[in-house]
Amino acid sequence: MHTLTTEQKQFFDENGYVHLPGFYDVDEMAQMRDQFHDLISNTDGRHAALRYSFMDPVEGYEIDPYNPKNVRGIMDQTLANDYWYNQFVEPRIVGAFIDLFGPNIDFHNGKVRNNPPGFTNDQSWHQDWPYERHSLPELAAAITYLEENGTDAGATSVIPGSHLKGEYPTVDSSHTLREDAIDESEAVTVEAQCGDVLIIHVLVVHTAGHNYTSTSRHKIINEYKTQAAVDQWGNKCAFAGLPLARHGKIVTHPV
Ligand SMILES: O=C(O)CCC(=O)C(=O)O
Repeated sequence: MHTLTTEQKQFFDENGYVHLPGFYDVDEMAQMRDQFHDLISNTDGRHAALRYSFMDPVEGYEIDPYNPKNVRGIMDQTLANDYWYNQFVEPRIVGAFIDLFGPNIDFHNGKVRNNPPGFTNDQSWHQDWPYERHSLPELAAAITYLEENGTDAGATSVIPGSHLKGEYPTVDSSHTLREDAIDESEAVTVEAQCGDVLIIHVLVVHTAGHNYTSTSRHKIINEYKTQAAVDQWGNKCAFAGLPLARHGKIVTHPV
């Protein structure tokens, strides 16, 4: 094993997710939070491919000065600078994907998902699979949490074992899962701390939470796949398909 224990690998295989507490240490998170603050505060003059989205302020909630523009999301933060390049080629993360999916790993895409104060999640329960079909469901997302998350404080929830049940029925042609297909009593809310990573399988049913606190929550979501999983949706995201590991060896290193 490169990064994970055999218990963590077994947990992922059975449940479709694995929570890795304290994946990044205090110093790494201080640096990541500084870099992230710059990324969401200084939004002008960036590489034009970075797609920012902003949330309107919500009545009854102040803007958190850490996220002064209420940035809701960014696509392709991986292009922002060397720090954010290094953040997705991080060898410990790639090692975790080798442990979970085997020796040949590619990058898929990177994004930021923020939950500013007053954020309500309207995406509901879903699988990532319909958004990112491949020849094989050998993909997963690594979510890095920049703050403590909890119920109604941005926490991600998952339905353990749902990745083993194939594609769930959706409402009409949307990606929203039919309510009668979900048993919410089985849901687990992942109470992550700053520096934790959650890896979720592309077929695991999950949802983001709301944020009814006065401080913003911030997550970096990088996705990885096997070399054998061939894109079927036309992935044009930055670094899509970049080889990160071959034959169990990491091939793309931080700059
Ligand atoms: O923000 C989260 O906690 C989960 C994000 C999510 O569900 C997604 O990007 O598909």
